[in-house]
Amino acid sequence: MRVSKVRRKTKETKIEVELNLDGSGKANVNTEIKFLNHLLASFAKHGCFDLKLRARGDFKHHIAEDAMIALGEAIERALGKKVGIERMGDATVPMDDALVLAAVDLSGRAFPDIEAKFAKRKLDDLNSDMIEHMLQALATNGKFNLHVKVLRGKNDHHKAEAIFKALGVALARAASRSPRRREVPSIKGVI
Ligand SMILES: [Mn+2]
Repeated sequence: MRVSKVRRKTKETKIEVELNLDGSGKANVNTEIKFLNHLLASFAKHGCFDLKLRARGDFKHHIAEDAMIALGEAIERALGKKVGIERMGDATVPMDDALVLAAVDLSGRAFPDIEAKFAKRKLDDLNSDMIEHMLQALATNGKFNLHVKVLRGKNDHHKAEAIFKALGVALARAASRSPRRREVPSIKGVI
């Protein structure tokens, strides 16, 4: 089992993450932001990860940002040396009116490219401009390429939820192990 634990404590926030990449989709996500709990539970369910995440802090902006920093670190640690993984993974996920593409390369290089616009300023109790910021923090701290593109959609809740479903599926595909790959999937020999 590829597991990790990350604790992050600053003057602004306190975050605890436990991640199992080879889990069964069990999520226990407890932040002070209900919509963030919903998004991360969806991510874990559709990526088939076990995720325990607790986050407390001063402002919602800091809580959401630091939760994603810690989750990115947890992904990077749980992947270990990346022997035998597929490395690349993508998913195009519909949710009613919304259609979202997510593509991941677990390359060891941080490169987020996020295209997600929302009609409203708020996604329930989370500011909609946080979605792009959170995904940037995740890919940067997880050291992977992450392209996210909202292709279609009218409903902001659906668009945001489809982003996190697509992220879970794409990441699970990239992290999955192939019986035919016995080495690190790079002609350099390291990632
Ligand atoms: Mn929902």
